[in-house]
Amino acid sequence: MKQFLTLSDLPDLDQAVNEGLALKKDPYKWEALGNQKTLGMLFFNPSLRTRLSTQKAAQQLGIKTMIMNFSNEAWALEYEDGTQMSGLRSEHIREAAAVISQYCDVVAIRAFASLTDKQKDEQEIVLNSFIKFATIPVINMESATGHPLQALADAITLKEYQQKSRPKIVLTWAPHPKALPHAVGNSFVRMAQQLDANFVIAQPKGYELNPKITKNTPLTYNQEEAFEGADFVYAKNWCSYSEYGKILRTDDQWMVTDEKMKLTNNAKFMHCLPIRRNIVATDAVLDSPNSLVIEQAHNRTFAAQVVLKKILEHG
Ligand code: SN0
Repeated sequence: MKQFLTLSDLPDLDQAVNEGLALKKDPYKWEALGNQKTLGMLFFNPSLRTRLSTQKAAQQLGIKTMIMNFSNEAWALEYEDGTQMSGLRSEHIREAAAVISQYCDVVAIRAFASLTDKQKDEQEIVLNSFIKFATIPVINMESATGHPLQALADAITLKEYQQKSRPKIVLTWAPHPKALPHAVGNSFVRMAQQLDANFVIAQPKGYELNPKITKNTPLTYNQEEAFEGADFVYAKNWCSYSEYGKILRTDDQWMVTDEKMKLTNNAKFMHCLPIRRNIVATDAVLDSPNSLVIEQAHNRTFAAQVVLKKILEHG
């Protein structure tokens, strides 16, 4: 694998999931693979799990890491070509990406959606500019439109906890006080579409994800109907896609509660974290033994390890 921008860069999802599970059993087996290799990790947005799990994954593969926070430490980058740089942006991506390529063997980047300009967000300007001007492989640590490391970790978690063939998996929109990106939802959809599962997306009117991504996955506007018989409930907020960046409702009707979880087939509860307690889901749901949120975070390490291993093996 020469880069990891979306899930489709994985040659085979099921194989990657199995490799993640094998690494979980024997995390240091490939410690010699990353000898004398350096991973640069660039953050344009906050992170807890992504930063620590990717760093842990690198350590387990013998890779050294260098981390830079672009929101306050680095020079502000210019991405436009041919501009006269008289404003606040001190360094052009052409130099920045080429320079980082001198110090690192792989670069991983987090750059969220602006949620103000759909077209620009969908162009993935930060990620694609690094791909264009860096001479080393690029890994997506959540871009404007996708979070494939999270989706791979979620696929590993689903496989670990699946108790029957063709489980029912529900991705449900949930409330949030802030306008959040579609990235996690998009990548979860792309992943779940590849599973042998009864996969349904529940969201209120106006919150449908990009139809180019949801394709023919069943959508419902009735959350309780979706929960009936569910084996997994994956909650996530995202802002409106059609009215791009907007929050269309502020009520708590779509919060995941114990009462709603009782409609399910004793479903496991999933969320990528961070989660706003008693907004997205109640304390009771999060503190229930059916909650997998900590195990999902644990599996982020092995998802990142699979990706780093495949990139290093490509050479
Ligand atoms: C991010 C998102 O894409 O939804 C990262 C999730 C992995 N989440 C947030 O920005 C939550 C911020 C908040 O204030 O709750």
